[in-house]
Amino acid sequence: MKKTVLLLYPKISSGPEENLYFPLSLLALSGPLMANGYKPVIIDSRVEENPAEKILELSDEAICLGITAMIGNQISDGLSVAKKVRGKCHELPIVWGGWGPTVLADMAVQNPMVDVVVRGQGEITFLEVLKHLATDRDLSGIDGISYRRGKHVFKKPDRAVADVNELPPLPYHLVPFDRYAVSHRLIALSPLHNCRQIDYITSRGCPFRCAYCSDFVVNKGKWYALEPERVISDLERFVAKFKVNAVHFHDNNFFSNPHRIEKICRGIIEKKLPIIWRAQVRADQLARFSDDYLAMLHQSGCRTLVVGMESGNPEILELINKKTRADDNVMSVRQAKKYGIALIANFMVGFPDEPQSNLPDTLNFIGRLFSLYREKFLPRLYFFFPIPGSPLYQTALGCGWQKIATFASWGREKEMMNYPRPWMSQERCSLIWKIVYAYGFYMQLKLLHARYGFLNRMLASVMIKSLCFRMKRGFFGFLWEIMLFRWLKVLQPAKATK
Ligand code: B12
Ligand code: SF4
Repeated sequence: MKKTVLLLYPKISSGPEENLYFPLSLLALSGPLMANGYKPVIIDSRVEENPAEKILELSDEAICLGITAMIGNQISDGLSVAKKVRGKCHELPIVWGGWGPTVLADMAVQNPMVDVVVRGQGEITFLEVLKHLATDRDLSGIDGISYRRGKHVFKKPDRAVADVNELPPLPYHLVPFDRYAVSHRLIALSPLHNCRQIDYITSRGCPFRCAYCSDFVVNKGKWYALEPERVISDLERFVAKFKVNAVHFHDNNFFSNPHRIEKICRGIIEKKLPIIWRAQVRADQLARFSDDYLAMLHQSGCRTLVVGMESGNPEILELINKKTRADDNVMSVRQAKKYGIALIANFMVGFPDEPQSNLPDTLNFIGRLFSLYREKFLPRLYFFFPIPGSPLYQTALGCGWQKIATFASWGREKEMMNYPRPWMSQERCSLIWKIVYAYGFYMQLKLLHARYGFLNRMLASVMIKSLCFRMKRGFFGFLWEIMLFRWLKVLQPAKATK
């Protein structure tokens, strides 16, 4: 019987990939596959020159091709590889999973390049799918999937989430470790310039329900985590086997249980693991950490925290159901500063029905926070885009948003960027994009500041002030800031972008 399972990680960006993260979703699937006698082969489009060719070479021995995708370019790239494969090898079933296909499952199964969608957590469901694809091809008894048979589409009930502690550790050795371990700019502004870094996830899901987020569709409001002992033993293994000295935790809600994190940190300290790390935290949590707790985080290697601040306006925080206060955001910055922890703060603008003043208010708020912690405060600005299954998707439809009707269209990033938002004018849209770009570039400047450090900092702070001033006055002509950003980008030494 065939045992090979081909797994494709499509390209995240249509341009050059900035950071090469480990393909965690495929590694997570691969552990249980190996434990059950299958042979997973990960083909990463970001690393492999011709992924379709590689897949075709191995297709005779394979049960299926599995493709992971987030909304955006991964859908596009995944579909294009799938087309090339299907053109030459019609028999190979194509199974999709991940955040994109999960929230777009009904649409995805209409696409001829999608035979099955595994919705939500994939490990156990995929094993069942493989068992049946390799034998009777009858998928009708499997929960958690959507699939197509001829012209008919079937949607099976959701599956209960499995305990992550029962799942085997991620088999990082399946990918060329050294290629992925070098994205050291992610531990932002850390004293270690040459981190050997691993991506890792210790919990899945989230108990909150921010109105713009699709987590609820995927994890049903649950949060489930690895026991601290398991995390510590994984970290020990990473240090001993892969010689890593930096860990990027990708949990949506790393600090949901602060006692669990305390045990993990104490373990790192006791075992003297020589690592620094980065994770996400909510503003309301960070704002309330005691000094002892913060000191312990720092001692265990915490050097960067990421906070979804989104806004400084209470009305907007209410609209997006963030369950944090503007004061929490301010306090978070002060807390991070106490221990010199870099703080990446995400903000979002362009919500349906947001008051016109939200954009200038947000920029002013960022300016205020920025002045509290100039050295290591890194604001990132995002332009809201409605994601199916999130409450604000319904609001957007109510405001006249035209549904994106096909799975393939959800992959066309450029079209999506310019997709009309009926709640604002085209001019405002393009202005927001420019400002988003400016902030993105500011972030790069900050991270790349080694050579032009002082100059960058000075210019960036002038530019942010200038942008705030524009917003206040409603004057958007001649955006010299963007030109200067572009010019500065030219100045950056290519080597420093890692
Ligand atoms: C790391 C990360 C990134 C990295 C890339 C990761 C990488 N490996 O290269 C970067 C920074 C590039 C990124 C970009 C973006 N991201 Co992101 N990202 C994440 C993050 C933090 C971790 C993903 C991860 O590895 N999880 C761990 C693995 C084990 O879980 P998993 O991916 O869910 O996989 C499981 C199942 O989904 C399923 N599964 C997955 N794939 C497959 C495939 C098959 C065949 C099967 C059977 C099953 C299956 O089984 C797996 C095991 O259970 C998640 C949040 C999170 N904590 O999950 C957000 C998240 C996935 N990202 C999100 C978003 C919005 C984005 C962006 C659109 C942000 C932006 N505005 O630019 C872009 C998309 C870029 C693009 N064009 O595709 C959203 C998802 C939205 C959506 N519905 O698609 C998330 C959930 C964050 C959030 N809370 O909103 N992201
Ligand atoms: S944005 Fe973060 S905190 Fe809010 S629901 Fe999504 S994962 Fe949870």
